[in-house]
Amino acid sequence: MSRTFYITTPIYYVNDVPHIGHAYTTVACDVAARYHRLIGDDVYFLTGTDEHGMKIERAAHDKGETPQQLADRVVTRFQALWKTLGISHNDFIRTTEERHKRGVHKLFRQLRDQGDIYLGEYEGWYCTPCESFWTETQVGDEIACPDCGRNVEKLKEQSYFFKMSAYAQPLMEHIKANPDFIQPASRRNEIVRFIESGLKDLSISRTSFDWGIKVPDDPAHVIYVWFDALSNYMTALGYESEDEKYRRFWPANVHMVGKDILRFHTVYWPTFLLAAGLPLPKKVFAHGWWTIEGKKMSKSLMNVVDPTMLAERFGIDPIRYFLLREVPFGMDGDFSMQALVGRINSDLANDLGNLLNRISGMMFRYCEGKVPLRSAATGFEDDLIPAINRAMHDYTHAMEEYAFHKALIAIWDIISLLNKYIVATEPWTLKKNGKEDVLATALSTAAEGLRLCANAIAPFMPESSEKIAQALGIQITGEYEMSYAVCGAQMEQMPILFERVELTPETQPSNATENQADVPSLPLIEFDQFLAVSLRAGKIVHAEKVQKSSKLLKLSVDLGEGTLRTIVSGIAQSYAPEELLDKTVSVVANLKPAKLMGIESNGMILAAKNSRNRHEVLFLHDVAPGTEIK
Ligand code: ME8
Repeated sequence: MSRTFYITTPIYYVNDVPHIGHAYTTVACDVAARYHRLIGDDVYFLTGTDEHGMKIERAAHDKGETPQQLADRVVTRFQALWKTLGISHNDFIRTTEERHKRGVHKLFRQLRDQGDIYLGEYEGWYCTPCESFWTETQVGDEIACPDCGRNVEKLKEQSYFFKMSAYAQPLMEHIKANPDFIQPASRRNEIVRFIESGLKDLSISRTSFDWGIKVPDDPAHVIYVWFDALSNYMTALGYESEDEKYRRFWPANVHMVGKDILRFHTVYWPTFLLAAGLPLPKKVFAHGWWTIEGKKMSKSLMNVVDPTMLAERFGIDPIRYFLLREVPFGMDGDFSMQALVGRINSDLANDLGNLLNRISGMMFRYCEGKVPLRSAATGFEDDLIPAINRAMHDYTHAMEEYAFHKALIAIWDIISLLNKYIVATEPWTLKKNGKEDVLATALSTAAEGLRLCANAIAPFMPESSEKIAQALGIQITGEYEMSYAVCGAQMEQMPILFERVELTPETQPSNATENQADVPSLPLIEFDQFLAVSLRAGKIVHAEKVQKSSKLLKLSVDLGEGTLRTIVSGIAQSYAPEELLDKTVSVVANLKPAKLMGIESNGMILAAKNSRNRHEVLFLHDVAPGTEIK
């Protein structure tokens, strides 16, 4: 029987302009939802918008609209963004919908009827932008909101209170009995300390504004936005009438939230549920906070990163990949264009892109695009297959734990293993020597590894994995073990999935000059010293592996000197000899000769190591051999 899997994002303030922080939570949930669908779970993925409160009321007033008109107009920003980013939610709840209001009323009534909600008087400092009341100590001498630092207003009003104090003990017991309830663990400790410091009863209605769900039978009161908003997780399922969907999916497997709203989800929400005798969500996972080049994202700093702009410029899948690969899920992260471009070029265009091209190229060159049946061993499968299966095990484990970065690292380990396998098995030599049976194994093993990678990246990069699957002639499934199911597939030409990107002034962050101050100072050289180095373009006319060396290639290079130079280069783990043929590279031409593995080398090929420790040779295009580089 399939498991149910219910996952939620927070509901976003409808009037906010969506930025990458919002996209982060939603993409993370989408990845988890897609993964669980692939492994056969019955998934329900909910997102939506938070549409009530004083903030919306004021914004609408300023614009000469009703709050409902404002919400109806701006909700499309979130809906359009989720479409752009390929979000696969099953439902989108708006707190202004009737199904939601009915559910909130039901919960409120039950708690009031049983005496857990009572009428009292509230006096406190209120921060309108944060929709939060604060105590005297919290606002301090500056009388400012401890969260956003803005001025707060003193409000005194009649209010309904929820007896939160009565549920501190049961909540603590629940947290202790369910160590995974709050994740990551550091966040759990933070919440435990908060509960230990004492829970007061919570004011859950307001009379100072109008835009919200009215308290049942007392319409002078509007229900507090957090009581209203948190209930969405149940009201979307049909809690009010205890629909089949509600019975099937509640409690949620995970509420994914940013660390800023953890307390609402792990103290307020569970105490409402405990009071109502309802099951608690199984997990609340708090992810970290994104800054932009070290600064908090804010409209006033004009540094809010628009996910639609990023997706248009770099593609949807690369953005989804970057968000989940760059920062360990749960930790804070910093967004920069350099980091994004670096990931696209090295992980996607280079590592994954090279593997796709190599496999597709060889499959068409040697087997007319049909994946052969596995035949005689190459001698490398006994190491490779268990290593891939182990990495896939790490992948599934990481996916279950929401450790998305670890899942991606496991996939990239496989990509690297496959790239090395191709270099080691040398399919081109097998072909040349007529070893068709061994060649069949080399190609089918590489293609099967790629099939598993396509399955594993599907939740992160759905479009790209679909294109890989189509080119490989397979279907994406939730299979993560080497089975050679790929054998016999008829491939199509592999499209170019990831183009390299240049960091142009357009993509360069605006404060680049500021950053230059951070570059460590290097010892400076005179111009003459630079001229003493002769850099020249060299065309590689022959390349072969150096025997008994896993790192070295022996290259014959034309530097326009009439004779060829022998250059030994340590790039064998990054390039197969055939990949270098006829390529023009940058060469240090006046280096003193040196012997490497007994071979005299007369020069050096320029290359840099990328973030995955692979060499990237500096290739030149349309430059004649011997041309000076300066
Ligand atoms: O809090 N980095 O909505 P919201 C990472 N309506 N994540 C960020 C971020 C950043 N810089 N900025 C925002 C609300 N987020 C309430 C929720 S739920 C019942 C009600 C993420 O629109 C973060 O996850 O202000 C935050 O929790 C979420 O956006 C919603 O923000």
